Amino acid sequence: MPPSIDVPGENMSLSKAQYSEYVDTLNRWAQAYYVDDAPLVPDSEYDRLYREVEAAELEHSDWRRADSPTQRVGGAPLKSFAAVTHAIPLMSMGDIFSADELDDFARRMAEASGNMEPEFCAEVKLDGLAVSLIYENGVLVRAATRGDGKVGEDVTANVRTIRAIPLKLIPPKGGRVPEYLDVRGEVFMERDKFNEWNERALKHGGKVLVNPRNAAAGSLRQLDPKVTAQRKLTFNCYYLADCRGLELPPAQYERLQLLKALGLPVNAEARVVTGAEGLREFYEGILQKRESLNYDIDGVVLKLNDISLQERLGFTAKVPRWAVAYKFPPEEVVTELIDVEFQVGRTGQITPVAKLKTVYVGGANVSSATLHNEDEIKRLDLKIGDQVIIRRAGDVIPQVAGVVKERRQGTEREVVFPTHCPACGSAIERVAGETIARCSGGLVCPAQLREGILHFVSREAMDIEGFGSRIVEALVGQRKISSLADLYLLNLEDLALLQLDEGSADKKPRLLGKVVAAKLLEAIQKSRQVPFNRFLYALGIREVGAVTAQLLAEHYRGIADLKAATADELKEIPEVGSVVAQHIVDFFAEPHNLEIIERLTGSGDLFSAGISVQPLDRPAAGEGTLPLLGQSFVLTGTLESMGRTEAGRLLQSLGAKISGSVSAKTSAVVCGAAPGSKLTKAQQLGVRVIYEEEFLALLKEHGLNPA
Ligand code: D41
Repeated sequence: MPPSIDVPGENMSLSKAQYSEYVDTLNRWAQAYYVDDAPLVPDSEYDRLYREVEAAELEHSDWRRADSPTQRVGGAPLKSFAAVTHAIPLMSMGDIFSADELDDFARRMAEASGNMEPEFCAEVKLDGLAVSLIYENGVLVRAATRGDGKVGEDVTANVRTIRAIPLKLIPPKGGRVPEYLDVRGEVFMERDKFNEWNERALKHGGKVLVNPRNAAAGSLRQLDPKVTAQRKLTFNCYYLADCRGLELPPAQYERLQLLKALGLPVNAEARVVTGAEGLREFYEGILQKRESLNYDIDGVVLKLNDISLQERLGFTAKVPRWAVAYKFPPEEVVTELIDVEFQVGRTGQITPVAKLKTVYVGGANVSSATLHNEDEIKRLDLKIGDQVIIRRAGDVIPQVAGVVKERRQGTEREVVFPTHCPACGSAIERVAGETIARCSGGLVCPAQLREGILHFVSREAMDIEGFGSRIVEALVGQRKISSLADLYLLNLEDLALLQLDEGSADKKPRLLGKVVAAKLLEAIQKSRQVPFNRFLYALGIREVGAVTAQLLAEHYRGIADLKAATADELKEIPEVGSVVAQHIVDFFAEPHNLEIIERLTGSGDLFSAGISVQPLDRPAAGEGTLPLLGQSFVLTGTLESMGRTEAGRLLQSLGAKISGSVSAKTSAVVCGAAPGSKLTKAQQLGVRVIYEEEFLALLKEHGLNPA
């Protein structure tokens, strides 16, 4: 139960004692929120009490307490920041980048401590701005940026606006606040706050922030604290540099807990680990967790836990000997754009692909990146030979994030978007209003045929095992296949003699061979019995994915039925919109497609494949129809158990529709860590919010058990 507090009505004034009690309550709530990560009341309740306190102070300015939350923003904008000399410098740290360097560090620490398995305090490396906070007798008196480590800037007025930073410390149990405290930590902006800010800036105008780190740095260096206050920064501390009048525990981790007890927020990921093994596990664990955190980190910080050992090891000229920053592989790097190639998809869509000088980014070697479409090339103002910024975060496909224009030499070449298909030479068409360009070659285009076959044989379609892209490429290239139906006319000899490479003057081409050929034939044979939904999906009708195919197969008994349906009839099926309906009608209006279906399903003559399409007697999900049919879901934040795409796919397989934005019609919002403004919107509209545990339970209830 949230502690309840009576708030007088609009026109009732507070007594001085009540005023003071309210200030204490607000500070307690803020501490629960920021330090304990356990909010006691909704934001609206905090705001209500805050307004009462504000009103009381307006009426009785002499009551105003220095630690009142209203006193965080005060005073006029500064002319400039005063310089502050740090009594104890803010050291930087040595960086390491590899498992070998980690072992070196662990070995050095083991030797220095005379203990093979010393304890470490392992922390995340927050990507923000380092500051020093000085508390005198528990009151925040000064905050300064790191600067060059010796001299920084006085940002006290701005730091006071950060609600995670207490203006007054709490006495620890049975003790008093220290007479003097110099604590070091990182000011940063959480991802959800960053996203909310930018969404608002895009909608209502305002400064769009580049990334959370720049946002934090820029916000802290505003001369007007009112601007800083709007940016919703937060803070975690990671080092106790100096303390007087308080007994200190002898280890880094325990000191962090002491700081927490004093009301200062400490990052929740800090752990005590032992030995090289413990350090490695911590690093791997945080790397895994990285995307799901609500803030940016660029590595982990590893500190010998024992303070007396730290003191014995001391510092080099620049850095402590007892700590290192183990940095993650960069997610953004610069490399050269060697060329742009144009790939042709199954429906003829032309996708430009950047060919790059190979670089290591986000933990993998990358030599190509998607450019999506022609507009993207224009937007980036991309030229061949450019130095480009490649971004690869998590397991997302690499993207070209930008061009380093300052490095242009003048020798870069324009990217020319082809007018004719690189695979078949047919004209490339661009429908007005669509961003996607398409090859008009249709079935004569070998690239479309190749992609069409790869789709046809894929697991959710005909599920013909063994047909990888190399084999399909060879079948099309060597003209063994010129339509989907030809797949079923292949014989052992055709396949066994398939050339897998070109060969050369002194080397014979490599052939597929009889063993593999026989396996492929068996897989083809097995696919001759296929449920209607999979056959439908395999045909590759535009925008008919596996889920839509399933829905259609539940409504129509077979191809003949579906072929006879009008666009209006199709649209009556929930989840089938007018675009999809029209694609289906167009598909069946094309004589060539009918001919292929005829050949695939016929069995009368030598050229027929003899596929037997099985009508669905009962839908896959069991009871009548898909359980989430007609419901619309929105996903926000990062789920621990799976990616958002996977979550969406699972919901879709239950019949749900996935939407990008929340409206009153949304059935539910699935919410992971670091949710965006969609969560706020859902709460405003009273839309049901499902958190991860409940989401997994929902999937389970419907027979889905994600690994
Ligand atoms: O999270 C961080 N960015 C972080 C920075 C951290 N967790 N610990 C740190 N520890 C230190 C020492 C070991 C010198 C007390 C640091 C930093 N320094 C630091 N941040 C910026 C410069 C140095």
